[in-house]
Amino acid sequence: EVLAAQQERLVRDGIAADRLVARLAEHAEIGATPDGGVCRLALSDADRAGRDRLVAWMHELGLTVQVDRIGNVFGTRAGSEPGAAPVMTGSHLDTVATGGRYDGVYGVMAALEAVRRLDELAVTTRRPIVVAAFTNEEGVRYQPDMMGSLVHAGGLALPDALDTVGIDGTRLGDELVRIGYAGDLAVGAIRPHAFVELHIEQGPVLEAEGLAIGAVADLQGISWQEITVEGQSNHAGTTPMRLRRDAGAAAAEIVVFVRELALRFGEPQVATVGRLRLHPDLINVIPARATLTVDLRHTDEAKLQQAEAELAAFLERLAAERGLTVKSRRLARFEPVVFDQRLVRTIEAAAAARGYGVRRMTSGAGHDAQMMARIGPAAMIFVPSAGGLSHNPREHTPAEQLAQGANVLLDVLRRLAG
Ligand code: HGY
Ligand code: MN
Ligand code: MN
Ligand code: MN
Repeated sequence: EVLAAQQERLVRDGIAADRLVARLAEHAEIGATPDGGVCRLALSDADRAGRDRLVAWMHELGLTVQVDRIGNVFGTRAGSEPGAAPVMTGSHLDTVATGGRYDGVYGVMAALEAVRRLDELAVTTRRPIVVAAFTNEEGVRYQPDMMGSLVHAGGLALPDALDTVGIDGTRLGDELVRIGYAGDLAVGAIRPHAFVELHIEQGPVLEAEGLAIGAVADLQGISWQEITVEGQSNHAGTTPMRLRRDAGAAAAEIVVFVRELALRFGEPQVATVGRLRLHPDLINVIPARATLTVDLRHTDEAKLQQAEAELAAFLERLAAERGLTVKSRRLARFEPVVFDQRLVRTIEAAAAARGYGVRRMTSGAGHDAQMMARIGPAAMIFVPSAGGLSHNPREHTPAEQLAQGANVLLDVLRRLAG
């Protein structure tokens, strides 16, 4: 009944919104952009500053800080049974270039607040609790995304990750050394008993249904590829249409095909051409080359493969009909993931115990939890995103909802760490 009383008190004396919001606001100053957003590309100076701030806060909380060889940062709160596998929570600090103030960092800051609360309430857990911040979750500068957690889970060999060349031509391993986060902890060294990630939903569902918490049961598959179309540059004025090998026009047809494929497949199929560059990109020169990226996602692996196959067939036809060379390079490919159903139920129960509206749901976005699910039980807690907006400087979640998510995380950590 001691645990029950502690539980009761913990439920009552949860995490206050003000301190969580203050920590998030302070961290959002790092890499702040004029439009109110944040830009902390993986392994950039802003990422370093964001990591340094986290490490300082971890030390303030008395956590034992370790950095592994891909730069993942771990802060451990000791448990009464040191040899017990830890309960791990966390997310990422890197952002897309036009990022918001919550994607990733919210899960890490809430984890710090949960640790602080456990200390203030003098709660000792049997298992250690580890707060993690994974390297390069966004995959914007270096593909694939979720890279730090993928290496941790054994899905990508460390040398290959270190040799990754970014969209800016830099080598990931060099940047890791430059920012001082090429740690010495072996990758994958910390094998968690369970992993729970708190994250903003980045979509419209919870807000539309007026619910405070999402218990994420599964996560859709992701396919990223870069397509290069090679044609021939020529004079825009003198070249008759029938003689053109116009890489730009072909790229436009690919963009339309990809969108129509998603509409034809119907929800939850999504498809995005996020990057599109023409060369030489001049007003009176027929483009010789087009380079574009395609992001395809679906909850069903067979459907995702079908989408990839239909796109590949379209590219072949286009190349033949237009006299072009079309190549595709895979940048990332993750199958759909089903999270640990017991953990999902624990999240639902913790939310319900606080009287929060909660529902099971699928994550449209990729997350570190999907990689951690490869090596042990993993699940996620979502809070609503205002207007469903994310990967946008106007990303927002009201303080009350941030605190609700943090309190569910606190309760779940308490239950798992025993
Ligand atoms: O693209 C994604 O869903 C991940 O956040 N990088
Ligand atoms: Mn994220
Ligand atoms: Mn993101
Ligand atoms: Mn993500």
